[in-house]
Amino acid sequence: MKKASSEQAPPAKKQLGEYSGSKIQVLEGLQAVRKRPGMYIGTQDHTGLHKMVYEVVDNCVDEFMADYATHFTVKILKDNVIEVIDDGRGIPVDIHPTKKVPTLEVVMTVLHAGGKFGDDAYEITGGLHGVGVSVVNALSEWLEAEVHRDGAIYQQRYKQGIPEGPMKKIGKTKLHGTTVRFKADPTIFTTTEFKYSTLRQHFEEIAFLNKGLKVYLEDHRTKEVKKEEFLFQGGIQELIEKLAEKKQKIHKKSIYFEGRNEHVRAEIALAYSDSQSESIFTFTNGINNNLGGTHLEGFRTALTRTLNEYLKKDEALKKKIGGVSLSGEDVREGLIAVISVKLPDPQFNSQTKEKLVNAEVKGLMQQLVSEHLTLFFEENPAEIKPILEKCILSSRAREAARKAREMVTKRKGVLEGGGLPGKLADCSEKDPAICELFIVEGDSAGGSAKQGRNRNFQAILPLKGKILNVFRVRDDKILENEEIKTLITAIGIGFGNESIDLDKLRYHKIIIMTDADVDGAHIRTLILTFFYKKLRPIVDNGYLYIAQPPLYLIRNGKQFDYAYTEEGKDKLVKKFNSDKTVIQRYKGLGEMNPEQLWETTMDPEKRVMLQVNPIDIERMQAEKIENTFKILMGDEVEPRRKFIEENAKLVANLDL
Ligand code: 0RA
Repeated sequence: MKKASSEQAPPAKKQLGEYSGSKIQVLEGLQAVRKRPGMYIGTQDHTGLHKMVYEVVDNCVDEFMADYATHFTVKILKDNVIEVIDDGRGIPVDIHPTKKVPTLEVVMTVLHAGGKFGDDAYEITGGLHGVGVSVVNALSEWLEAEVHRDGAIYQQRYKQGIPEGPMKKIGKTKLHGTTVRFKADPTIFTTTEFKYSTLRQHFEEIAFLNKGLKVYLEDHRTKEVKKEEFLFQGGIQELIEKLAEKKQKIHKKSIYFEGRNEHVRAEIALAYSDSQSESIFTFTNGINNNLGGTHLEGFRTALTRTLNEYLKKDEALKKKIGGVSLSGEDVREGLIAVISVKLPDPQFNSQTKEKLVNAEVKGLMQQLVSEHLTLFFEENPAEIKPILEKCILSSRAREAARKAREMVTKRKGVLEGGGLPGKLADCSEKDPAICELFIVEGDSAGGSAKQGRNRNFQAILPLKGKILNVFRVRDDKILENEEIKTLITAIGIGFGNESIDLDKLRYHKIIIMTDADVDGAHIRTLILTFFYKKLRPIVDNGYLYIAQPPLYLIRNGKQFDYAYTEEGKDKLVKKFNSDKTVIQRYKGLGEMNPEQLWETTMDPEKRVMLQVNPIDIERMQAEKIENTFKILMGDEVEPRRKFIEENAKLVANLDL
């Protein structure tokens, strides 16, 4: 029976009313999807639900990219029914050569049949998405497909992915295109309520990334129908203008170019603002790659190189910068850029598609950016001057920071061993391999830690409140900060990634110990950012840890135990099984006495610690960047910014 599913499946017997199609593979594929919907689409929050729409829309975008469709419309109808209409070719309706039923039915019911059936999979216009409308179908209470093609209108309806009957011809038409209407299955999704703002943002992004594509969005759930249209003839160049609106551009024209080879299409838009920060957004086939990848690398290399070539030609500017050349960091300040590549076989570092890894993209990007940027500056000489001047300023500021660093590092005893900071309660042991440094939030917790520790090998450094956020701050400013100076002195290896001497490291375990609340999470994020940016070798070599203090003390008479998670708490409560059980929530380390702190968090025999992994921090920062994109794009600016500030998301990442 199983094998029959592939080739010439005999029509199954009438299990589903009158209709008999190729039900065997249909049911097998469907069951896989319905059994583990999370494998295909998340179902526990809004993201998965909205992905149902994006999945259908991806096909419309493919039709646009292949030059068949000009627009698509998404309607949110009453009861959260979604309707997606496009004017593409229409899903083929002829009998499928191997499955022996209309191709429409195959596309809608067979897993992974979304691939367009030609053998031109490597032609870029052959469709980049299409993982499968069949997944959407399987996860819908019902779905209706209507195809306008070859002069006729065809229709088929499905329930939970299973055809209700054969495809029918229901009329004539001169048009072409596909309409898909569906109701997400409430037995699968925890919510089936679509958020207008989420869809809106996604479609606006799609419109920016596909210049000339018209996208209509309508919400029919309210009395007054809400309608919006997105069309950007300038594509990502318009996106750059929008991103630059909130900042001050330092030159007139934003820069845009595109190019392609056999496999890859690339579009790049950039501008410089007077800000110190950099905003670069990279996309592969319309997917935002938070961690960049080969497209970004190629772009950066070429940008630095091209600007340096221009600098070389200008005697006056060359003098200004003192003969040195611009570094990658110098050309990043104030840069706003959007990079969008489209290729048929994108490879990512992970399932979450954060980083593009196709090596061939780097070369293309480098070549494309060098060539077009040079050309652009030749044709627009007025644009390059302010950009170069800005980069030179950055370079000089960085040089000043380097000098400050040198000064501070040279002064014996300030950042090196000589005199240790007064706040540090050092350990007596000197062998770094067994020494531990606890960085503790606040003096009161610091006090408990000092009393509770094993002073042989455990040192305590209490920090006052929130340390400086070093994310976009120059070294000279960083070195004015007392808390940070104390930290650097205690650790002993110097400061700034280039001038670090890891042999001088005084502790092989550096443990961040903060309260289990929002403030604690924020402080931890700030400390992590500092290590990641300025003492990176400590992170890369696995010397950095995060302490895990308990969240609860559960007590019943003389019996007591600690819980480190919510589940742990529930388990203990069950175990004690008494109505006299008392649950104490620890909000801060200060609520524990020294013995408790030792026993739960510091004792190497019992404690649980998380070793910090550079990827976690990279992801944490990337998330901030992704959120910035949302902030810049979205309409709910304030709440988002607040959310990000208050919820150091890292906790979630590290706790995985
Ligand atoms: C399979 C093959 C082809 C197009 C499509 C599916 C298609 C799917 C959807 C879903 C929504 N709109 C869509 N438009 C097209 C290729 C068609 C051909 O080769 O003629």
